Amino acid sequence: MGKPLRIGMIGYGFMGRTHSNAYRRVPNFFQTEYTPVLQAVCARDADKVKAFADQWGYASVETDWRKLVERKDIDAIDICTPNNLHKDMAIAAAANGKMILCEKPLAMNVAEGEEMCQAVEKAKVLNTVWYNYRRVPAVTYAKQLIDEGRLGRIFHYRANFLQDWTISADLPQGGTALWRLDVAAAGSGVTGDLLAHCIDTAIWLNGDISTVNAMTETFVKERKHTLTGKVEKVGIDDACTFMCRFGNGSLGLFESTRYARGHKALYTFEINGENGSIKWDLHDLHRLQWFDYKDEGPLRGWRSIHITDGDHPYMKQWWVPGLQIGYEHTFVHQVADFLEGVAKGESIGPTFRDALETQKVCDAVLDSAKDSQWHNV
Ligand code: SOE
Repeated sequence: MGKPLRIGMIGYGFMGRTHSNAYRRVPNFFQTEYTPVLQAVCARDADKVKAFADQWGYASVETDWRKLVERKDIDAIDICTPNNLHKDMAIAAAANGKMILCEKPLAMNVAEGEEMCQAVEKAKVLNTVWYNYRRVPAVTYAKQLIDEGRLGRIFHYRANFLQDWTISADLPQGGTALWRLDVAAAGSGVTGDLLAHCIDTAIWLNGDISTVNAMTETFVKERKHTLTGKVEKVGIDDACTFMCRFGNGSLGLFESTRYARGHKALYTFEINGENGSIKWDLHDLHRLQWFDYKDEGPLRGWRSIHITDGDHPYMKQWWVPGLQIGYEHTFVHQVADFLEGVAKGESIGPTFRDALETQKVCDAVLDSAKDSQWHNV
């Protein structure tokens, strides 16, 4: 066991589980100087948070996040709450000298995100945002291929994130389970929740996005609010499509919706370059599709590479070649990288500043959807 890195986690929903699992798995598979210690978990409901702590092995619980961020026996604060709480928690954690791992999207909007960046930079605390899909080995490998220049000049970037879980008009908005449908808690709908993932990956792989033109739609305009019991206007975007220009001259096309019947979490991207193309699909996450223009003759075609060999990113830590890993491992990889960063005293990407770039694109997309004009990022 390495040196302890004592984690204080706020929130225990879906992301609380993915992160807790990652903290527990890392020392079994990665040799890092620091080892996560599940020191405390915090949520408002004392019984539920205690049950969560028992299930996952947290040593203590808090019901007030302000107390948690002030505790002297915590090194890093992990924020897994609805988006409207990120800013205050992150700023308070930074003021108390804590490292911060924050769920995506960074903030409700750019103004909040900027304040958060300033807070972590002023306090000089290590920080990262959980855009986990960067650490799917096939996606990390795509980054390597692009950085090696194998695609050459890039012409097109296309990404989709499709789901279908909000089609029923009877689904309420708000409350613990459905805060993603409540604009006051989420800030936006699919743009901040799903397209933010696609934008983070796109900026990482293909560089800055300079201008955007978007359209959004809210298909179900009113839903009962779980907290007030009243039927209220829905303020989130149910679907969003945008086109954009990247700084490198390539063109982008992005689509996200929660109304694509039959699709549960279909995140796909395709990149077309001068010398080759890459395709990836979250439903088949261990495969990278690769077309190489150098493959001339009748055997030319798309290769489907099974990203499970020891020389593929992260894979030598896991099983033997050919045996695949899945969704939860992306979080394990982010924790492992974060711990390496701690040993070096460096933040790993995406940092708050990196995530602010994604936030800027999200805000420009939402602004463009309002006035149907091109917006600079
Ligand atoms: C929404 O359904 C959601 O859980 C997002 O909030 C996650 O970020 C995404 O990875 C999967 O879908």
